[in-house]
Amino acid sequence: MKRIPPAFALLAALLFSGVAAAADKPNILFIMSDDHAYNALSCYGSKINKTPNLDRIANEGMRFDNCMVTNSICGPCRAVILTGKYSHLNGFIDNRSRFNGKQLTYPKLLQKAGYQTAVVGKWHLVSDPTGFDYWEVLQGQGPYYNPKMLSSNGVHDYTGYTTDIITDLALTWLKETRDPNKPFLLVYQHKAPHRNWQPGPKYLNMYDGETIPEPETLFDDYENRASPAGEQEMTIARHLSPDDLKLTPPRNLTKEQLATWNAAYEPKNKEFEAAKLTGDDLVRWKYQRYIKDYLRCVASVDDNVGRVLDYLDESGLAENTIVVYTSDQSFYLGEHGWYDKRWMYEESFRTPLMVRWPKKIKAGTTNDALVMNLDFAETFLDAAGLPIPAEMQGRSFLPMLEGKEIPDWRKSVYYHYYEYPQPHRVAPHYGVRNARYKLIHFYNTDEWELFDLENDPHELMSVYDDSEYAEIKNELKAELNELRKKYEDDGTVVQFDKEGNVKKS
Ligand SMILES: [Ca+2]
Repeated sequence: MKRIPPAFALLAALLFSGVAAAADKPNILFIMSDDHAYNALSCYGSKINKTPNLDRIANEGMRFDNCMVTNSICGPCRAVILTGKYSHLNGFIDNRSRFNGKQLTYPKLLQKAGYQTAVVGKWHLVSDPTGFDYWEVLQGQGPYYNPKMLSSNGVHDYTGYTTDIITDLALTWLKETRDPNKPFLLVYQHKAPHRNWQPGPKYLNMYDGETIPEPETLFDDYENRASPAGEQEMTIARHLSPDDLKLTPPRNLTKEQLATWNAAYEPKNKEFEAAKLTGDDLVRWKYQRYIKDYLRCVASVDDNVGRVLDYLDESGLAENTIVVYTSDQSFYLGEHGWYDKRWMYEESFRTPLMVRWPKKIKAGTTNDALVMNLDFAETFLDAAGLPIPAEMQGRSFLPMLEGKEIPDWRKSVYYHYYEYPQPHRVAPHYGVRNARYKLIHFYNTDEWELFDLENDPHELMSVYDDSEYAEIKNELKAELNELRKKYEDDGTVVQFDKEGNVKKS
């Protein structure tokens, strides 16, 4: 037998013990909020609020300016991120779906490769989490105050503000529970700032006495577009409830919490009643009430993400931890007169994405490539040095994080939204967007829209019937057909049997 030189033996021992490999592999902290619009992040140029802690991720990392979702609604976005597949292939097409947890997901693959995996906070996929060593999640949407959280060892009751509690759980896992010798994936997901926008005790009076600027399209008349934009039920003017508007107090508060709440809202509500507003003035008041509560919820997310970033700094974990901040999708903050999401229009189609990884990403950089939530799983696997399964439909953008161009990157994005009619009556549609144009097909009524985003960034005038755009329209239709083929979307949705296997038709 040949003698192995000691240096080689040591190297081999290190490699095979997993210690060297583990030290090399980056940690992944995936932070996702729910319905956080890019227009409510100061690193994206918000005119209405400041998010100093979230901005740190962009300032110390990379901000993506064209990150698109495949289907702009909560549960479906979560399923796309986990599986790297479009809704019709992961089976979670709308919020009535149930996630098939037997599917291949990126946390399962990281777990198999030696990562410790955890998820805390919002889950919203009906079935229990799979692929996580530790999980403690809200039941369904979960409340803003005093949540019950579901874990592998039962339901735990908490008293306090949910955004703070989720962060406490994340920090406890990071500090006390995980094995410091293994790389980790922590999926840390906020419920905020989802409807019904209940601020935490600290921020009940934030923005009092201020007027938040209105978006240019608050009084959109929905002219010059197909019929669906005018037929939805998600307007600030007509579709917010007294509960949304805080004209009634929340029902599940402790006595003490309720007293604090009433001290903040009763004077504001008395002032509103005395003013007897009507017409546009009433819409303006509703917008102010809505947006202030929304931004108050965002302020708590910002504070809490700051606590976690501070811990990464103090513990020395920051250098080789990929910190991702995103939202399941973006949101209307009064644009087109709306709250909510769903549409392929920019405000809900693009989502915020900031990534910090001091070891690899140059601080303060931006990227305008068309990346998607479909690419997250592939990118995380790639960063961990793992192969990307052929069944995943997105593509790793890891080279972009390292400052490299990917020459054959996609030039267009395919979108498909399903949920109809309730809630909000947004007509199902699919479409394609490239760097300049967007073509949308509302297929229930066979109506089309075409937008020139350069000339019409607010998407107020469809040029679908404008002869000057005939050639572009035809090119986009051909592109749309190609993408539907590429992503295997023929209008059918995958069905699973009881064992979670794909049913063959
Ligand atoms: Ca959402």
